Parts: sequence; C-alpha cells; structure tokens
Amino acid sequence: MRSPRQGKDHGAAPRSRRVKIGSGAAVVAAVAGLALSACGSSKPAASQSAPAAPPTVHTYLTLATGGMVHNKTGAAEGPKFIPGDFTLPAGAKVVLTIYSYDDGSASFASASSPYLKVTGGTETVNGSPVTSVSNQDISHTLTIAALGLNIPIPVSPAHGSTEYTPEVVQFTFTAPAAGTYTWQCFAPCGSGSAGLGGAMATDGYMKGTVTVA
Ligand SMILES: [Cu+2]
Repeated sequence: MRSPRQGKDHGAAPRSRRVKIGSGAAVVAAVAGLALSACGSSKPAASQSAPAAPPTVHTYLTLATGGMVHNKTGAAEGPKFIPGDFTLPAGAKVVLTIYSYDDGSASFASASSPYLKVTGGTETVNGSPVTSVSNQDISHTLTIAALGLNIPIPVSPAHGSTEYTPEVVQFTFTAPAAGTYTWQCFAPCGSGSAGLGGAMATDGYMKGTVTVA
C-alpha cells in the first residue's frame, strides 16, 4: 500500500540571476559598489515587499481498510486514517488530500444527518466538486466539530479486495489559529450493532489530533 505523505508545497525556488562580468573594469566597479553600500548604513533596510499571501500547504492522508491494516497477531483491524495525527501551519491555505481505499458504506440512522454535508471548506471527489454525499454512499467523515468542518467521504467504488485504486477526496480550507483540535469520523463505520465500536472507539483510527502551530 501507499505510504502516507505529508508535506509542504514545493514550489520552484526562483533561480538566482547570473551576473556576467564583461571586463576587469566592471569587476572593479562592482567591488567599489559593494564597498560603498557596506559603508552606507548599519541599519537593516526596511522591507518593501507587500504582505505575503498565506502559504498553501498540501497534507495527505490515506484511509485504509481493515484488511489493509493488521495488528501484530495478523488480525485485521478496523478502517484507519493514516496518519491519525497531523500538523498544520496557522492561517495557511490547506489542501487536504485523502486517498480512500474503503469500499464499505456506513450509513447514518437518519438520511438527513448533518455529517453528510460538506462544511467549513470546499470538496472534490476525483476532481469533481461535491457539496454532500448521499446516505447510501457515505463511508466515513473527517470532522473537526470545533471548527464546523465536515468532510464526508463516499464509498470508494468497485475496488474489491484485489484492485487498489483509491478514491481521491480533496478538501480545501483555511487553517485556524494555533491550537489543538480533535478530528473524528461520525459515520458508524466501526464494529458492533451500532457501528460505534472497534475503530470508531479507538484513538488513531477514526479519531485523532490536528495540531495547528
Ligand atoms: Cu469512519
């Protein structure tokens, strides 16, 4: 399986300009200029650049099925977001990409559950914008209740047990102020008759911590 990735946008750094020195005189002039500027002032120059736009940060999570995640005894564990804990820079524009391999549904008792709706940002599934997921198609949610942020994740279709092509859920939002926030899945995807046991009750599976710093 794919290992989870997390990292910043690695935009191309601007290349430093090459300065052609055409003659010895030019070198002398350049050195003289340096000497002059060095003598000019000891104060640091005031920054003249406009306020920088917030950086865009890309964070990647993998949503693995129970069959993909095994404990030390070899028994399958419940579905799991990997990593369960992640960090975001405060105020950054965040593009959170979730690769979901889970082809199991976890419908809510009520088809009008608020957790079927996208809130707190914008979402695409395999590149197409979505504003909600139907109760038949819901597989998990990644919800940060304290921020009013809800990412419904639909069933990853037709993957079966041998074909591992993930569904790509991408959610764009602005990271909040620094703090520690709990995320959790609200779809009843765990074990037990109510679907709230197992992974749903285990930290690091369907619940974790987002640290904003
Ligand atoms: Cu879940």
